[in-house]
Amino acid sequence: MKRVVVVAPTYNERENIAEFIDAVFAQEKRIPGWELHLLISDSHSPDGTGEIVKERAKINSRLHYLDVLKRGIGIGLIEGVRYAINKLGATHLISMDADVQHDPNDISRFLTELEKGHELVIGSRLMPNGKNELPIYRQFFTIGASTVCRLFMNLWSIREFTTSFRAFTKELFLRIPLDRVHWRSRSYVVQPSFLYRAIQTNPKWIEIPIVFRARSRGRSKNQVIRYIVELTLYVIQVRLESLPMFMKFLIVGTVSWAANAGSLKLFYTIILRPLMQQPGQIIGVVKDSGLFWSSAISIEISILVNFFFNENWTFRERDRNEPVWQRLAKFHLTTIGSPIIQFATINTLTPIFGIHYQASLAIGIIIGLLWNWTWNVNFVWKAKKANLASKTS
Ligand SMILES: Nc1nc2c(ncn2[C@@H]2O[C@H](COP(=O)(O)OP(=O)(O)OP(=O)(O)O)[C@@H](O)[C@H]2O)c(=O)[nH]1
Ligand SMILES: [Mg+2]
Repeated sequence: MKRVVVVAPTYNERENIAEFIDAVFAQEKRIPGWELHLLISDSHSPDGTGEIVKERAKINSRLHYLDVLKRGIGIGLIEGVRYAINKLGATHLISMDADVQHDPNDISRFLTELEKGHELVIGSRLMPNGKNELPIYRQFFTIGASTVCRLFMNLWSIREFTTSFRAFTKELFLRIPLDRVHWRSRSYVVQPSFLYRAIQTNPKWIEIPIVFRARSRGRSKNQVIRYIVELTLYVIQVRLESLPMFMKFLIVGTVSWAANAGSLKLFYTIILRPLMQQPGQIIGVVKDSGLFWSSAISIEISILVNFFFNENWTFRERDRNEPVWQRLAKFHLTTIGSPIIQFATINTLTPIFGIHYQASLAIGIIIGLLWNWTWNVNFVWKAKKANLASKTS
């Protein structure tokens, strides 16, 4: 028997919860072959939602209560699904709102799609037969948010990104990299971000129409402004993420160059030059000791900036088996070639040929860049073993 757990996040749903529980369990007779459980994943509602659920759970062994303690619909959803899988033995999951805006009568339609072999079933108000009964300004918001997602996530085949009513398999959930889903946020950005990450794992998915009723009781917790800001930041992050690796590497290189050039200016013209007036003090060949120290310090700063962004962005998908300090050590070891190239160019082109020190730096950086790329992809952030295997097989 397949066990489906309906996970419903709640915050202050005292007025809706009893009706919702009854409506969910009324589905049992309509879904032969499925063992239906309901998990209320509550953010410690002060209005007594939890007490109502716990009371009913005493006489219904398929009703469960989880207090996730912290606020946030994403926390309710993700902690709830984890609990359903680990503690309740869920093989399949349905997420939905507990304020009866999502119709429990639709549950059987979601399960039918799972039975057909879909790993992800997406409820949609924005397709034929789907309906959004919210006030018109909220409808605009739903359409706007989903359009932005389609555009930025490059997923035109999906129409609705912003509602929780979905069904999925345990296997799909376990494949999703949750550290890349913004589920700890207080806003509802979890809905589009969860969907995006789920789709990235290449599931067999389908979108089905749902009717979203207006809330009849209780209060909305949707904070529209916060949602807009977080969604905007998320889709920008998604766009930046999908740039080709070499493009990211070049952007990071440019940022490091700016850090290098900026600190060179800072140390050379503002701090060091006034302090070090006598030339040739450090090493005989070096005519300008202020420039010598400034370029050395600013190069180290740019190495650290470079490492930080490459580690967390450009090569994020690469092998992470070694501890970070080992990659940092390897990075220093190999990029040393690049600053040596830069150092040599600055201290030859500028003092000997009279080229402006920033121009000398730029020339050094271009040569150093190609050197770095080669070592980065082959030594510091190697491809994952699985990728290598699939490439060769
Ligand atoms: N666990 C948990 N659930 C939450 C939280 N905020 C909202 N929810 C639940 O998430 C679901 C959707 O929240 P709603 O406030 O209904 O959001 P909405 O449906 O977009 O807005 P309305 O149409 O005005 O109801 C409901 O079941 C809420 O109880 C939270 O902080 N924690
Ligand atoms: Mg609601």
